[in-house]
Amino acid sequence: MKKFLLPAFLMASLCAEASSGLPAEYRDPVYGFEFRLVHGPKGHVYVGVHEVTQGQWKKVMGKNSAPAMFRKGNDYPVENVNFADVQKFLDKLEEKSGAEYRLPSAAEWKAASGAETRVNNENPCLDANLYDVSSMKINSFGNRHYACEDTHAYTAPVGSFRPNALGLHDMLGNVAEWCCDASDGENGMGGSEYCEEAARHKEHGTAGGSFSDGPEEMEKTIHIKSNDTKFGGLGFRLVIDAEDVHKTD
Ligand SMILES: [Ca+2]
Ligand SMILES: [Ca+2]
Repeated sequence: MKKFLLPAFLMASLCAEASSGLPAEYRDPVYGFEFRLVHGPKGHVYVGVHEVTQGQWKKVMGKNSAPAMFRKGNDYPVENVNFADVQKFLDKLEEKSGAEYRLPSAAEWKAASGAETRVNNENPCLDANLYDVSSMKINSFGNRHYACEDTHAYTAPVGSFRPNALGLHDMLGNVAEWCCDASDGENGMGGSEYCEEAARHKEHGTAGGSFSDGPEEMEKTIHIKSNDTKFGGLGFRLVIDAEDVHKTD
């Protein structure tokens, strides 16, 4: 009998679903943001399938409001946002949707990334928009580049690269992603209360690297930055506690 193999991300989602009894996928009823169920360090969370896009930012914050340095279109990630900008977006989103979206803790981000917190295959350009040959030809970021071609000198439309084992795109590269805390993700912390407390701090983690990061920067998954930091390679991804999703049903 012929056997059919399920894609790795579907297997991982089905496992998380089976162990929790929660649906493997969630879609925001107002804005259509897509999420996948992840077993986080402090309970199940739904993690955004994509980095938040310029189109999504505009839907929430209003026309012409996307603060992106690269204004390329609605499918590109929003970037050039500091920590306070993201908090304003989250406040407005909660006001409009009634749902308590937030940033992931570094530990939750690592859980969503699975084993793939580092670029480790022979051709990293298949999996992520990083500082590659095409980027190096146009820019000199002053760091070492990957000796492969991912065809994107700057940001790429979200989902241009294949997803990780949990079905999440661009966890590595494209834009680095703000975390709700300033830990290295090894503390096993997460959840709404922890993130609310951590939001008061003056520094926060950025995870996964960006199009301007080469092999040396990608050695480290989380980089701690001042809240004022903003540049064209820094965006974010949404998370919501699974119990909060069911509260809003
Ligand atoms: Ca690139
Ligand atoms: Ca990313």
